[in-house]
Amino acid sequence: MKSIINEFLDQVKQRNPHEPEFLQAVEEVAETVIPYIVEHDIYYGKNILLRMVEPERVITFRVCWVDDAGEIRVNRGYRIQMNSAIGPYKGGLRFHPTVNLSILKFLAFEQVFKNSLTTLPMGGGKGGSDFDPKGKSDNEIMRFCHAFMNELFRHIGHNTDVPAGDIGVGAREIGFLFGMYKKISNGFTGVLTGKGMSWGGSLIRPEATGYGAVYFAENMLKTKNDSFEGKNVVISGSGNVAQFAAEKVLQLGGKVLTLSDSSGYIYDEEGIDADKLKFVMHLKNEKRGRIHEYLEKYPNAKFVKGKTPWEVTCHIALPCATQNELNEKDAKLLLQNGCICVSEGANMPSTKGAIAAFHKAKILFAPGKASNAGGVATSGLEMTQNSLRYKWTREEVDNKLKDIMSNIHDACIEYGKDENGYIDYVKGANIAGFVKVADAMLAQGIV
Ligand code: NDP
Ligand code: 2IT
Repeated sequence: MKSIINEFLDQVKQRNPHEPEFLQAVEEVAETVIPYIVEHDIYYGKNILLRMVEPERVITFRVCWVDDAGEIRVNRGYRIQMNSAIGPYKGGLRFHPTVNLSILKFLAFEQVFKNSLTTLPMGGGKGGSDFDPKGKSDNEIMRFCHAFMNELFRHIGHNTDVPAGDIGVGAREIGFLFGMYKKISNGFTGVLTGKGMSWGGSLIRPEATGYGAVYFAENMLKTKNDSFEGKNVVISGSGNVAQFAAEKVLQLGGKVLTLSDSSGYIYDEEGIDADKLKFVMHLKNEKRGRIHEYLEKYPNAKFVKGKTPWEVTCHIALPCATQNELNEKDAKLLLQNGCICVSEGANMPSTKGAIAAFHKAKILFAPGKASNAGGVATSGLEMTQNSLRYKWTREEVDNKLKDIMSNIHDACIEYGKDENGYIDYVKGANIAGFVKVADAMLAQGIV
């Protein structure tokens, strides 16, 4: 088996050199899915995974815009249309200076499996730009978003490809992107998700990724007759996903000890309660400040510069910032300090070594493609509401989100439970996600 997997990975490496994040994502899937393919005649010998690692289409384009000082700026825009076997391409846009082809291909590849797991009809895609929104004025953000959409519009559509937010792309950016799309297409369609509540957005979409990651952890804890009640929880990030993960943890009786950004983490021993979280939301979303400013209001907390929060003793860890933010050393420290559950809110935050350590210790570990699927699932619900020209209540959407997370959890058990009863959620999510897409691809022939 090892040699079949290595032969496959060598081929992918040769075709995609200098794309470490993409290769990391493919390797994790190949190691769990290839043994399944070999055991199942309907998939074997059809190069099905080789077809899945090749994007259906990769678009790169120039984005020129003028900053407030009158200087002409040039950025690069991307859209990876990875797989459309089960529905229109669907996935977020990331605006961050580190964005490159490798990162977007890993995200698009993960998205294919994640979207399949939601049970909704969505293919996988991802896009973005190396544009850095930090320190830009609202007018600069608007000009950039308009320039970006001025090219992207010809490649997307509500039945073709439906982008949404990701790092650096929130409600403000989606508004500007939607405005330009609507103007040049002369039509009001559900071409983007994460829209504002008065113009086609879904209730609960802003909360959905963070809430979903916590619902997933709740499902995992239930398998051990356990819950969030009284648990110490360490969260990384302080953006959209981290904020609403924290909110849900508090509602379920847990104590949130940390939040972070790329400069470091804050540790509040007394717990970041609902009032303190409200302050963080205002600081990050309205003031667009930095997490260390928390100390100006709550001086009893500590700011640990340049470090990640995994050194803080906790029962549950929720990585909600970015890829590869939790390495093997961090994982071992978490385990040594008694951590029993890790649910990924971010995409691929744990390195390969970290995942191996969690599996070896047999703790509850959920990969992002399962545990953060609540965001895109609720995007799918936004698309449904747009098609119906109707709006569900907060409660209706939240109940559907809970059901979807619980169904993903069941699917992971179906494909990931071993003979000793341990649930390998990585294996479960990869195989369950694969089966639906592979079946659709086989039914549609070689296209
Ligand atoms: P935001 O832009 O709202 O927040 C990102 C947070 O992560 C910020 O606190 C940011 O800090 C931190 N961060 C970003 N890059 C780095 C880095 N290189 N090192 C350390 N910290 C970093 O993004 P989201 O909350 O939307 O996304 C967070 C993660 O969740 C991403 O992995 C994303 O792909 C994933 N995700 C998001 C979904 C969504 O619906 N939004 C859905 C599913 C997954 P700083 O301000 O210093 O950059
Ligand atoms: O990684 C992700 O799932 C997202 N950024 C959300 C994608 C979406 O289409 O809502």
